[in-house]
Formats: sequence, structure tokens, C-alpha cells
Amino acid sequence: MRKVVVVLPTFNEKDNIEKFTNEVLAQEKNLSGYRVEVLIVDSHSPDGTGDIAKKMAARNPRIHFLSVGKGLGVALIEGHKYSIKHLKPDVMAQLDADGQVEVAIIPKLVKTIDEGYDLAIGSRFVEGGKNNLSLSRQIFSAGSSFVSRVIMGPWSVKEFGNSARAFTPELFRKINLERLPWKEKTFIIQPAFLNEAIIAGAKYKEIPLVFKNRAEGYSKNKIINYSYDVFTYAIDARLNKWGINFPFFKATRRAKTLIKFAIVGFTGTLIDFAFYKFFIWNFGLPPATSKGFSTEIAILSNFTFNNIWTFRHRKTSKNLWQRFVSFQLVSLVGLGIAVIIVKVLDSTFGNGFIDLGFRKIAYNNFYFFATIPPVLIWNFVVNHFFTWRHEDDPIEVT
Ligand SMILES: Nc1nc2c(ncn2[C@@H]2O[C@H](COP(=O)(O)OP(=O)(O)O)[C@@H](O)[C@H]2O)c(=O)[nH]1
Ligand SMILES: [Mg+2]
Repeated sequence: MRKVVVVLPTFNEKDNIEKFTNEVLAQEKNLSGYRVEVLIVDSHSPDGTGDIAKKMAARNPRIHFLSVGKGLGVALIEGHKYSIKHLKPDVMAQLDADGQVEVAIIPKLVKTIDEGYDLAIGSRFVEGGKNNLSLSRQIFSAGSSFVSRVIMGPWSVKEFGNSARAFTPELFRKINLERLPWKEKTFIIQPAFLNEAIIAGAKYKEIPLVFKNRAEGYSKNKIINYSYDVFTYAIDARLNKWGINFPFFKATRRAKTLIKFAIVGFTGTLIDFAFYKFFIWNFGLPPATSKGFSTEIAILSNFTFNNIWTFRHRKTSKNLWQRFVSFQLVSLVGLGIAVIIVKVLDSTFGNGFIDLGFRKIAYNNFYFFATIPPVLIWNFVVNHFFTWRHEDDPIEVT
């Protein structure tokens, strides 16, 4: 008799866990020659999921329980390590515990391993797969898989998100856990695990899967942070595949606040430009007036995003209005710096062109881009140390 251990990560799943675990165990009838066991891995859910799971484990020898720290990656990797050590599985599987993926995927994944694959990947994006989420979540999940596919590869894999997978213990042992960012708090484990499994030589296959909307509870995936991680991880993996061993993922995490600030600033520039054109075309405003309005709109949007995203976790002593006024002034000084830079460059180098043969590029384009790094640094430093200054970090008066 072979054994499959299904790891079910849970965080606040009290309404789902019991029913869902039983459904998973009931799949044994569709897997002749297999014993199905479940390992519930909970991260101290405040809603008491862990207590429910512990009781289930005490009553049923096919149910096991493990309590771990926060994070999906922590739950999955600690869970599989525990499984190998104490439960001795022949096939290792994992599945969301909220019922969004139908349990019928388990026998399909296990059978794929029996066919000789090392890794079976549940996939919404292959023929027969479905993604029945809300439209915005559909776009997000398709988009993040697509980014992984294009930047990181391999192109042959269509789904890099979601946790429904099965693999062999031999493959799991070969995976480089040192390199795998499994302690991160976002869901980056999903694409990263695939990447490392494939690097470890996995023979893999995608199996169509239907992803439903959640019946109970709420999603723990933090969309913006996950997107950021997917993007930087994919670039890191790509560089590695090219033989460039620069730790891009780690470096960008350290510079995370600055990069978020730059992303907000970049978006703000697009907004500025869009409204600039909009006011000229639709209201016939003169360019200078347009620019005044569009820049102010961009400043408002930048402030909003910096406040709710970039510096979200900062404890500051300033209230919203003080921060806003500060940000406004800093931005205006930034604007002044940009104007001076363009002025100086223009009076030094004049109104020339670089001739590329097929097209000419005006110097003034370079003047524009030359303003970005100094203004970014100015805005970031002042807002970082003043507007959103951390309150446990008083300025020293000597
Ligand atoms: N143990 C543990 N499980 C988690 C954590 N975050 C999410 N999960 C579980 O991972 C699964 C997928 O999370 P979910 O919120 O449904 O993400 P979504 O399906 O992408 O919206 C669910 O079973 C969650 O309970 C965590 O920090 N620790
Ligand atoms: Mg879910």
C-alpha cells in the first residue's frame, strides 16, 4: 500500500477545515492502492482553526496537525519536511484548505506521479482548466503567471500560481531550500517552488484544475506585495539562468521602500502626462495651465499611494494633513530642481540631436530623463526622513 500525504495550509479557515479535510480523505476511493493522509499546517490562526484541527487529528489517525509560524511558504515547507520525517509518504501533495480547488484534483495529481512524473502541477490555464474567480482576481492570477512565464520561464509551463501540486519525496529532497524564498510572507513560494523544482531536474506535467470562488473566509493573498515579489523573483531567476549570480530578489527587498516610491513616482508621471494631454485636448487649456493641473493631480495620487502603500507601516507623529502639506512642498521643490536641471543642461548643450541613422533623438529627451534620478532621490530622502518619519527615530539636537 502506497501513501500520499496531502499538506493543507490553514490560516483562519475554521468554517472550511473540517468539511474539506473529510472530502480530501474521501478521495481514497478514487485512488486504489493508496492510503490518503492529511497534514493540516496552521499558523496560529486567531479564529481557532488550529484547535479544531488538533481535535480532528486526535480522533482520526489519518489526520495530522502541525503548528508553524506565519506565511504560506513556511507552512508548506515546514509541513513537507515534517511529512518526510514522520509520515514517510510515497507521494507528497498540497492543496489550499478553503475548498476553492475541488478535491478531485488529488487523484489526478497522484496518478500523474504514478505515470513517472516527479511533479504534477494543478493548472487553471491548460485545456480543461478553469478560473472562476471575480474578473479582477482572474486578471491578477493570469497576469502573475504570465509574468513568471515570460521573464523566468519555462515557457512550457502555463500556471505558476496556486498550491495544488504533487511531487515525489526524491524531488523534494533535491530542491535547494537555501535558495528558495520560503520564509517570505507573500505567496512567492508558488512560482519559486516551481522554478527550483525544475532547476532540480523535475519531469513535470500540468493537470487541468477548476478554481472556484471562495465559499467561506477571505483571501490572504496580498495582491500588490505578491505582484512585486513575482516580478523581482522572476528577474532574479532569469539572471541566474543567464549565469548572472546577482541576488536581485534579496537586493530589491532591501530597497523595497525606495522601489515602491519609484513605482509610485513612475505611475504619477504617467498620470501627469495623461492629464496634461487630456486638459489640452478636451478643454483647450494652454500647456502651462494644463501642466499645473496635471502635476497637482499627480502629486495627489502620489501622496495617496505613498500613504497607503509605500509608507503604510510607518508610525509617524504627523497627522494626514501635515504629511500632505509636507509632501506637497517637497514635490514642488522637486519640480524646481527638475526645472533647474533642464535649464542648466539646455544652456550648456543647447538644442541638438543625436543621429541614430534611422531616427534623430533630441537632446531635450535626455534632459528630461536626467532629472529623474536626482528628483527621485530628493523626494525620497526628504519624505523618508521627514514626511513619514518614524516616530521612534527622533532628530538629534546638539
Ligand atoms: N498556515 C498558513 N496557511 C496560509 C497562510 N496564508 C494563507 N494560507 C492558506 O493558504 C491557502 C490559500 O490562501 P487563500 O487566502 O485562499 O489565497 P487565494 O486562494 O490565493 O485567495 C488557504 O488554505 C489559506 O488558509 C499562512 O500564513 N499560514
Ligand atoms: Mg483560496
